Amino acid sequence: MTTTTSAAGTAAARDALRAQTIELPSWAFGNSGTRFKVFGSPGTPRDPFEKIADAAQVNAFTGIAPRVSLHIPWDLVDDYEALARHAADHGVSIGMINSNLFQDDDYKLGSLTHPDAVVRKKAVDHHLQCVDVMRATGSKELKLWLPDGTNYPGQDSIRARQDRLADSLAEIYAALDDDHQLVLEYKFFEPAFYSMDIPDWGTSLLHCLALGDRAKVVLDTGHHAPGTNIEFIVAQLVRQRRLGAFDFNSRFYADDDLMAGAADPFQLFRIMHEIVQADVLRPDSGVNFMLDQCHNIEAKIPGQIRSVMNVQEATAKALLVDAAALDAAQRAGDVLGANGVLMDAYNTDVRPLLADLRVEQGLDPNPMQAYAASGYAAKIEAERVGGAQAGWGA
Ligand code: LRH
Ligand code: MN
Ligand code: MN
Repeated sequence: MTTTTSAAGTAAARDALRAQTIELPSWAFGNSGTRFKVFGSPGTPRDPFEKIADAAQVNAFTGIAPRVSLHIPWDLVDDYEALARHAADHGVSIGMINSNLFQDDDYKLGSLTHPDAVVRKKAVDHHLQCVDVMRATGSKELKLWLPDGTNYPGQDSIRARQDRLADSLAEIYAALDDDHQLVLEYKFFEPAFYSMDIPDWGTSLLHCLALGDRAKVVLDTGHHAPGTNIEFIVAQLVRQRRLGAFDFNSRFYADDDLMAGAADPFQLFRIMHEIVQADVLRPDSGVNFMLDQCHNIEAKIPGQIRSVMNVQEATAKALLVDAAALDAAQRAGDVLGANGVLMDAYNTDVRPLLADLRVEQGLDPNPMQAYAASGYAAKIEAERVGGAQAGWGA
């Protein structure tokens, strides 16, 4: 059975695609690497202002990436209001503020869960600094990923660590303004290898439920055991209205942080199908669609452009699923028919549709080519000679 989307369905898909936004991580524009080597690259930003200028290029060519997420202290500046003005001058705004609990010697045995109250207070206080950055930049979301955990059975009490975590999170949540939201990310392993203190969506959700309505879960697509059905988790969190954000990236093995949609475009489509079905694609739905990637060997700006386009293509395919035909097949118990409806949408070439939408918005239909032809890469390579390049830890 082959189904085709009606003209009305295509019009609705176009409207939804016009409204879609994707948030970019500032750290994608700095140098990154593996534990073996960080490769420098010409033109890499030397400070947060240059990272934002580069992120603005991604928005200029795709038209759907209007926010940049900061990581503190990687994006430390003296004047955050000036950084927000700089973003506005470049046609973008500051998105989520990420705290960083993974690069300080004091956190060897944990941060928010550390056995020593002095270290826990230091970790809580770091979030108060992040809330100040939110106030100065107009950001509404504090994003927290906890690297805490243990490496050996018996190293610490699993239960006591959860209690300390709950107390620390409650202090942070209490420091938020009324229009702020806390989003809590989980990860099943790394940097701890025996037990992570927030290893899964269930643990994150339990802490969010204890905190209050303005606490939601972040789903990083690289943070699950191989074979995990991520779209199932999406469906569960959306049902509870607790899906706060995505960190999109691809993985083949672990937390690879490769370009979204590069390793498994079908998984990205299945995730976006859950999003579209639940009607939470809309920018006012409270779900922030963000990238969390590193470009270790490929050029960073086109790497982000490619990822944005991959998410957009997966979204377009999900929007083209013939919902009526799918519903009818599901109700009739037509296993192959229902699967066929989904596959028809997945196998549709949506690139002409997206190119058409870009032209309609005054953009070049081919963002990759247009960026390459723009001369921006040569310009920053010439301008940014000397000085420390920004990267992990800088
Ligand atoms: C942890 C993580 C988290 C961090 C980012 C740099 O693996 O996904 O979101 O903030 O990487
Ligand atoms: Mn992440
Ligand atoms: Mn990660």
